Amino acid sequence: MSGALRFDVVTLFGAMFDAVSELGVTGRAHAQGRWALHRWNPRDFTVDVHRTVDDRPYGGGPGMVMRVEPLEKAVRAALEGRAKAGLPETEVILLSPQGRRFDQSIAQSMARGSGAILVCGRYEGIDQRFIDRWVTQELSLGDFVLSGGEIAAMAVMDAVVRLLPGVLNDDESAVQDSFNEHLSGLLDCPHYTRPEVYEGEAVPEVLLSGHHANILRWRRRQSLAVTLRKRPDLIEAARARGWLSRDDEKFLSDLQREDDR
Ligand code: 9WO
Repeated sequence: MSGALRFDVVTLFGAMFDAVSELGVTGRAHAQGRWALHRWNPRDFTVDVHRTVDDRPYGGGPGMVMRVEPLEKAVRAALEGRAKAGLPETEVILLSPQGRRFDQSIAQSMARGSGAILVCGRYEGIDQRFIDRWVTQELSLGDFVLSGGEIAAMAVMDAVVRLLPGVLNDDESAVQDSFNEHLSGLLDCPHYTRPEVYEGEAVPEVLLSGHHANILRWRRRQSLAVTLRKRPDLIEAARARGWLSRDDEKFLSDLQREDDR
């Protein structure tokens, strides 16, 4: 099927990916055939009796390094599998703290493509020659160290799959356009559900009013206020893109003036 999304993941711990292929929104979409997952274990491409995928670092130091050969064979198998399925050439993405920071716009562009080969490292690192020869892109979730790339790869897959047409149902899809359209790159407004009063704390009255225009305006202003306080950089970015209305700017300058007093 053309236009289909397929992820090929190179990992020593394929079972971890049951979380995205079997559970929740991504699991449902996988069962519906909206995306496919293929797992390639470097250990299956070893030839020695011990099925060795790691070895000691040249130059000494603690820990082990992933060997080039099993990784390279796994990537070749993934590339071949994709070619046989009629998919175009793909990026080979390494999840690593040295990568470009992953964000919603990368997720959106990946959702328009045919997927990728995601390489998950383990141990203290990967032989640089594998990275130089095969990796076309490095992606990072942020400045922290994990014990392996798998959880980062799952985060990328989750962010991409939920953007596919028809993956979110009507109730859920409001959440989807909120990131760009309604919210213009701002943080989300607070949410409430029953009970109306919890241990003396009431739900904001406007949300019970049934006045749709007032509710929308309240949510917009909550978003603006929370974003100005927690992530002023996002206000600046939205302003630069022309996403803030005159009403928004008026509200923000009133907030600023309140703060200055
Ligand atoms: C680990 C590391 C530690 C300090 C400075 C640089 C570093 N790079 C790596 C690294 O690439 N490690 C490999 C993949 C092998 C060990 C586990 N790996 C990993 C990936 N740890 N953390 C990530 C990761 C991936 C995406 N976003 C954040 C962290």
